[in-house]
Amino acid sequence: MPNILVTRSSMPGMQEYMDEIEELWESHWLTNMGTKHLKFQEDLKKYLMVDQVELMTNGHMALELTLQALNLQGEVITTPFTFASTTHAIVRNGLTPVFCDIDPVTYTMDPNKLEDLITDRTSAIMPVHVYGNLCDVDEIERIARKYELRVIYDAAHAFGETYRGKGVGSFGNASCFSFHATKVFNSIEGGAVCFHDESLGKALYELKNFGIHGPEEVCAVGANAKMNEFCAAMGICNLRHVEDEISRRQAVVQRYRMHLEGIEGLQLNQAQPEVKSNYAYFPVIFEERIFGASRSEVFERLEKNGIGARKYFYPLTNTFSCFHQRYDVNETPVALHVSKRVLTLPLYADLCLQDVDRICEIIKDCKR
Ligand code: T4K
Repeated sequence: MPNILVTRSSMPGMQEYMDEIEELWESHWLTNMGTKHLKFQEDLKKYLMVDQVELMTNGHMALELTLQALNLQGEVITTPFTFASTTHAIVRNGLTPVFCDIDPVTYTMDPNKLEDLITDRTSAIMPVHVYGNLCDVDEIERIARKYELRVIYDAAHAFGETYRGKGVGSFGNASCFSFHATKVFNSIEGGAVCFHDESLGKALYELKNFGIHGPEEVCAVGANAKMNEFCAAMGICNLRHVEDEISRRQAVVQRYRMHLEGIEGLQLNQAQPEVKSNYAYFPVIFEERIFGASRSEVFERLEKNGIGARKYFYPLTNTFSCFHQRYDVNETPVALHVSKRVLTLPLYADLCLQDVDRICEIIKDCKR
């Protein structure tokens, strides 16, 4: 039986992609904001229901350059329950991450714990819509307004979602998406920043192209984060199919729920009111005291059966050895609790429901 991994990249039909890239053999224009780049940007603006989009090479550069473009100083309040990228983007900008604990149900930043962390050095908040679970945007933005802080959402997991009918990328000063191969929507590698303010757009456009302002002027120490034409073409194709992909993901999630809902000791991800979900991940919390088996035992049993669940997000970023114990993990006890118990189960549009049945049988078999 073939292995089942935590996810599998969505791809358009090969001919569809070949048709999309054919003209590149005529133009020989392969990168530096070509026609595919422009079209993909416009397609995304409509699909994501946002004012402005700036494409990037990946989600990480979207985060890193947004922080740079906003010219932030001092401390940025964020969450440790995320991929390395979020914290790294802060640190690589010479900013200090301050870790806020998470909500035990949505796993996103707990706004009740946010205000206590604000100091006169705080310049921004960087929450994460982790697993596609929407942060409490209303409360976060109320607090940000009160203290005049910028809000940059890490929306790497939230592609295509809406809250009260508004595109998720329209919240805060900016939202950064990832279009990595492992995401609900991919452009092979890729990312984008969504925002309202045109001057932020100008800064991002220059920063992703070395800070070049004109033929004879370089006005900022930028990077190279330009999306190439082949990635943009993949994005254009995948965008045509993303709604269908999301509904097939929904069917997989429903099947998981049918099997796992109500089992004592398991906490499943909750649907959120007024949110149109993209079904990005299927995290399960294993409470060993009640379920009888630990997360690691389940992980190993699945692995023995050729099933690659993942411990997203363990370890917490505030425990990474590269930070030399600079941060106190005990300040984020809920995040610590969750990260020690969570497993994200395989989830992708092509995952067949019989495989979901088999995965759930293995999990149920672990119960003692
Ligand atoms: N913020 C957050 C909250 C994020 O989660 C991420 C990325 C970012 C920011 C940064 O965005 P990017 O700069 O990456 O655009 C993966 C991804 O590489 C990473 O994009 C993602 N988060 C993270 C959660 O997961 P790994 O190291 O776990 O990936 P890997 O190579 O083990 O792949 C996982 C599974 O995906 C494989 O078992 C099979 C499948 N796969 C993988 C690749 C590379 C495919 O089907 N096709 C592929 O091409 O990090």
